[in-house]
Amino acid sequence: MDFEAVAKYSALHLKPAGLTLQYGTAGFRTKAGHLDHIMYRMGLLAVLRSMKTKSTIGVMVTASHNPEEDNGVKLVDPLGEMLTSAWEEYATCLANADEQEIQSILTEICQKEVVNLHLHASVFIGRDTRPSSEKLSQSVIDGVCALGGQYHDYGLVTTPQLHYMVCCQNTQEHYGKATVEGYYQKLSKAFGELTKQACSSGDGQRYLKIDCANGIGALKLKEMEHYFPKNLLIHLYNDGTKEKLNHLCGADFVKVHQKPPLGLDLKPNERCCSFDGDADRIVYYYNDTAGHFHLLDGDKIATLISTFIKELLIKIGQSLKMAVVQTAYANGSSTRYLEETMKVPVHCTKTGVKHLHHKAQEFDIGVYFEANGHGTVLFTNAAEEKIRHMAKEEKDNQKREAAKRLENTIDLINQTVGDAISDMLVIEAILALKGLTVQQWDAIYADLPNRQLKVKVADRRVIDTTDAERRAVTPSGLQEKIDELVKTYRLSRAFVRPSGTEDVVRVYAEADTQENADSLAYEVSLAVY
Ligand code: NG1
Ligand code: ZN
Repeated sequence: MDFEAVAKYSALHLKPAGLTLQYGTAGFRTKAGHLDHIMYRMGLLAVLRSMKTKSTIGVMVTASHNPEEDNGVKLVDPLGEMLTSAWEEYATCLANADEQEIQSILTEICQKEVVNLHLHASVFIGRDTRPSSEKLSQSVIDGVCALGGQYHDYGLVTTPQLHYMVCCQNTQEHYGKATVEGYYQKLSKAFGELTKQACSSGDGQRYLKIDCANGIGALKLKEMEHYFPKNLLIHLYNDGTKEKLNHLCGADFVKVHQKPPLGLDLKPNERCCSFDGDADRIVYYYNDTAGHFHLLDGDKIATLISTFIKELLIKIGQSLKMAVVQTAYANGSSTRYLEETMKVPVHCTKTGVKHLHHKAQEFDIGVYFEANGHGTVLFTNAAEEKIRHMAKEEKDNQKREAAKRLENTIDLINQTVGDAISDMLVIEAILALKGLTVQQWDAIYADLPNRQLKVKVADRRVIDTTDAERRAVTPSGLQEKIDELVKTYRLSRAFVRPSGTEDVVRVYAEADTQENADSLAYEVSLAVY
């Protein structure tokens, strides 16, 4: 193939001198002003990936919970999953290449991966509400066009909506219709079916306050609202009309600071939740009558959902194997509760949803959540078929009803990736069906007090970890110091790891009291210097 157009367009998307970036946990992320050439080159790469997989590939322009001035990009593989790791390396290589190297790198990728450049290529593009996103997504389009690919620009969509579109397109719409309306229809139908059964057991209207992080979630919930059944009333806060994206609000802020977002007035015992900037994470919370803040994070969500599914599995009497996948950030109490009380196997992987997602695929039903509220549930095709068959054909009424609930749960869940809208509907449906208040849900187990800190160091890569990031192997002596510190507290645990999305080292500690968790985290952060 002649790369003439590639060179012509490249000249319009020049790389700033001396800039190197890496395709990290969540693609590329940095200040928006440094990303134009990256977007263009990811457009090129998406075309090659599409030719290689003979499928539609997604490109999402977003920096999720990061500040409004940042931006980022990630590629979405054919079934809506994150880009496979070999191609992450190509992405990094292409991103850091000098102008005149681009063509030879493209040729090298094509040779290595045996890409036939005469094949048709199709790319779906989406973006969040950042002021820089529109222009950056145009640069992606330039990249796609330079290699003669076709594209569909979905414009403003949540990250999980783009993943959903890609999956629908590549499954010949078996997964759903590849439009935002298709997404709303699929989810609202499943939610209506599930909660219909709750209404008949006497539950009334549900009222939920949502902090939209001043992001895309607000726009999409407004579009979706009229699809909802009348039994769910949502009130949107931080809808982006007044304040800045993710500023003192959103799921990440609430989780890390363990306090309510600005702009949402929290009345005692009211059930509230926060989305993050691209609506793939969700956390719940409430203030009790004494004014204490209670956070229900990804671990509480995983517990609620896996308990619900396990109860239904027992009812249908099928031996489907379910497991929960967490990361080192999971609260120790959640792991203990799941393993010891619920008798659900728990697995720990490295941070980053692709690791959790892959692990979860090993089970008939894999529930995975990061503590920060990013997660979903995966069902194997065989498990799904078994459940759908029982929902239709099973003679035993009770078993059939349980199978129907599971079937509606499958349809309500976005299996491609964590999805704040879908997770919220799953949670609301479960609470309604089980007749649980947010306080009762919270009381299932008590979180161990914990603290997360960030430490700025000269080079965060000097820290290397093992055992799903729970132990540091380098620099030498660091782990021994952490072990010593941990021993001086009760019910304690601590670890450090370099962030994959920010230039910091993250410190996590938990202990018997908040004071102790705080001081353990602080002492560990001193050991990192
Ligand atoms: P890093 O920066 O690698 O800790 C953060 C989150 C991840 C994941 C990614 C992508 C924590 C502690 N880390 O990664 O869980 O969500 O961002 O958004 O929350
Ligand atoms: Zn996000």
